[in-house]
Amino acid sequence: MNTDSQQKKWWKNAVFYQIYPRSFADSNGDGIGDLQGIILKLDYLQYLGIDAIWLSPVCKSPQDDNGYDISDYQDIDPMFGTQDDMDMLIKEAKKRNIRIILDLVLNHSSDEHKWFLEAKKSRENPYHDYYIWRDGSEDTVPNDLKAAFGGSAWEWTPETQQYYFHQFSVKQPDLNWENPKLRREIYDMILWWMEKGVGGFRLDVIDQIAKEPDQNITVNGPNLHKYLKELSRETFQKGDLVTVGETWGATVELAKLYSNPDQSELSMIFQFEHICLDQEEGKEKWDLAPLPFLKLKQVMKRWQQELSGKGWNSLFWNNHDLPRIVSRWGEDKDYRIESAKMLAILLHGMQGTPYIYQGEELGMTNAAYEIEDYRDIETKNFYQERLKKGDLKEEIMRSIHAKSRDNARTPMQWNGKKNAGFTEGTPWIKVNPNYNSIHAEDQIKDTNSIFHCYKKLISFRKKHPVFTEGDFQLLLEDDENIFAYERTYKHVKLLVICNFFRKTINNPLATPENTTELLISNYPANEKTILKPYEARMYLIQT
Ligand code: TEU
Ligand code: CA
Repeated sequence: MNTDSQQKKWWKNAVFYQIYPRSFADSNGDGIGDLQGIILKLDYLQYLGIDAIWLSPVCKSPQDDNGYDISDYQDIDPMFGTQDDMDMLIKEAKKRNIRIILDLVLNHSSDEHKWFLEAKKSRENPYHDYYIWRDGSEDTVPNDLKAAFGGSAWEWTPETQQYYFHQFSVKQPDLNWENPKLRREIYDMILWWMEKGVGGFRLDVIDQIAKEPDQNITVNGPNLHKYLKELSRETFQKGDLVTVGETWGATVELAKLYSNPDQSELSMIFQFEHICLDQEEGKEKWDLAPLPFLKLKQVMKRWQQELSGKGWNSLFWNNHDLPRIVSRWGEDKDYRIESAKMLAILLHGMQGTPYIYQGEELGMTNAAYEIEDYRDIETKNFYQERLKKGDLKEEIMRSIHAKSRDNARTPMQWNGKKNAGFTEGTPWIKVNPNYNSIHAEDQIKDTNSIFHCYKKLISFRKKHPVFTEGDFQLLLEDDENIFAYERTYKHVKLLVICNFFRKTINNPLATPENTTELLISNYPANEKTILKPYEARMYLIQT
């Protein structure tokens, strides 16, 4: 594919919106969001202006990890609706020029998937090789690889007298990509979804599929890119799809392979280097550390500059695994509105495909619950593990309040009525008590709201090619407070100036008088030489 047609890829100036279905909108009062609930909110999303919805998994699942443990890839979980509801969602979204991007979990299945139920029956079973087994005895695990949600990555199976490998929970056995029969089944399943008219796929932990557990390799295994090329050739390349790989282990160099403009693997990646900076080095996300601001600037700059023209990145602060950005790197009390807008303006001026996670467009915040009110398997296991280790309960809860995945999973705040308008019944997880003052209904009416800030940012990306095409220069690299950059494309310059912190500071950056348009800012009036707390400005300059 030549560079020209590559430039015209629809997803390059698109904005994606992630829905976590169980927390978005409940249509039938059982307390769990569902597909019909999403359909009811499509007008809201169209008004916001997004182009595609990344839908977290809705396939059949025992819900050990909220749907990331799939027991049937070609069926919808009754909790979310039916296959007809899914067809309707695809159709209704299409009417509004919105594509549905499904979340494909291909690294592992549920232990209740029929493949695994068969596989564990005996070593001779035709499905046995769909998973990863090692001999051993009940009291000696093959090696000390750990699972992401705690404990060993190996689980003993009495039936086969073997261990199976799982990188996540025991109910998420890893699939064996070395087996061509397994790969073929996966491709057929994907082709089936493509025929249903989905717009693309998000590929869950795709950089972990080529594991070599005997060599302690879990991520970026030696066969990874071979598998990805085959996957893409057999499926995605047969349609006009967008694909985004979740890659925790990506470097810029690897990203160039994944998202090579020749499209031999994926369209873009979702990498986490920037979002992992506020933790103690070499430790877990729970081990909190202040954000190293200068490093954040360098990381963003490197991805912006080095991937430009050679690959494609996602732009995000949030997803269903991450705490709310306004509570994390903004300020969610006195300057909630200002700091939420600053973070939006900062990110949405960059190159890449922006992802908005449900509620981010409202400045939804973290929630601080008692341990009983958490639902996430990772959070619950972490609590028990650290308690056993002897850590103080207060310390553990501090980490949970800051980093639990449930911060992102509290129900979407639609209005100020009961349960924030999310459900008529009892929500599966508590609504954030601040829903009275933070909700969509208010913000749609108020053109100064965070919602309208996002809406404007989305519209700029459609209107000004500099957002998609411009090169990137970081300004004031060593400034301890200001994150500023400019992007240039032909005769247009985009200038973004953000005060990342709470104190008022001097603004050393001048803008030319006549040719400058202030596209957006988060204060009603801007004083030239001063930046107020969390002040952000985005200028368009004709040069
Ligand atoms: O996440 C991948 C992953 O590595 C996470 O477990 C991550 O370490 C953790 O969420 C950080 O808090 C994907 C999905 O996004 C996540 O929801 C799933 O639980 C996981 O894969 C397993 O499918
Ligand atoms: Ca429901």
